[in-house]
Amino acid sequence: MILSRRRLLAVGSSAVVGGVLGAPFVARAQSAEFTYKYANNLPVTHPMNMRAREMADAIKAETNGRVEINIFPSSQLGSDTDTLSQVRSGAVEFFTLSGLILSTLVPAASINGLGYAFPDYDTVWKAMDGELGAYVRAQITKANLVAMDKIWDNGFRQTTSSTKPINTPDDLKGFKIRVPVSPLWTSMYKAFGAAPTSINFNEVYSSLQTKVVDGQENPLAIVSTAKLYEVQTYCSLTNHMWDGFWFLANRRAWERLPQDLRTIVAKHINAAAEKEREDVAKLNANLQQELAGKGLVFNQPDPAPFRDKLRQAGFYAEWKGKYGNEAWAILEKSVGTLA
Ligand code: X2X
Repeated sequence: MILSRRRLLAVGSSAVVGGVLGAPFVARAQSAEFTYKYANNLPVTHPMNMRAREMADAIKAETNGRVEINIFPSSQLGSDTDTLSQVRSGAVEFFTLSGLILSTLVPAASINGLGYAFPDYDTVWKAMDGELGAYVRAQITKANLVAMDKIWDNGFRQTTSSTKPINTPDDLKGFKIRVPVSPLWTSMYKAFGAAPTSINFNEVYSSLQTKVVDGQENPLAIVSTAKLYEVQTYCSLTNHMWDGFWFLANRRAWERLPQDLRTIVAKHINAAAEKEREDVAKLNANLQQELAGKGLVFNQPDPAPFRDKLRQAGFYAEWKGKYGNEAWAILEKSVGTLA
């Protein structure tokens, strides 16, 4: 009698667990206190998205599920231009954007993209983790966005083409090249005498495929992960500029997080940036052979005549005037005399 009562109670209580207690447990696991969107323009296979996934998992674990970050790669929420508006309005909470494109809102943010400014990664990280990066982040703050401390790597940019290799500045004359939406990019290719067209990244593959443009320029990690080699024939290792992505947050969304959560989130975002930098540098150093195997024909032009051409065209003097003496002095402290 006693045993069967116990058995009944046991069955009864497990029914309660499954039916009543179980339901709120499931509901709580599904909805975090803060569910934020993070948008970017790169394929899921790019290290940015691989590290972002780890980062989102680490944030969820360390905040005990209170903060959930959903990643939207490949410009799923819109072009860079659209997504910049969304992170400003708060429709998107986080967005990684090239400083050069961000310069449509924060003019100083394109300064790292000046042609041939950086000789190597050591100089890049010293400047971007140091005074130059701090200067740019202060300007971003004034535009009412938050930039995390560590900029993510895009890389040194190379030039691809469906028509001819680029070996000297003369090869750029009249060359129909896609550039991202940014006054600095347009200005630089005009100084080379090329015919630049501003196109957001989500339309680059199709614009190359349909020959709206003959070429584009991007680091090898993007040429590879976005499969641009399928629609391009030549790859010229021009190394003409270094480009990185600021990890931006909508200010109100950022400040809605209690301080303890903000600290955890920032820690994991910045740690992911440092891992992504290592991944991208390795890829950019090792992809040439793999891409050559896929049919891209490589050449390695001498950078000196390209830099001379920009100097002669008054490109550096023009941009020194635009950025102002303070910013220019900070840049030259890291990279030496430019103009
Ligand atoms: O649009 C590009 O070319 C890219 C992906 O490199 C940037 O986001 C600047």
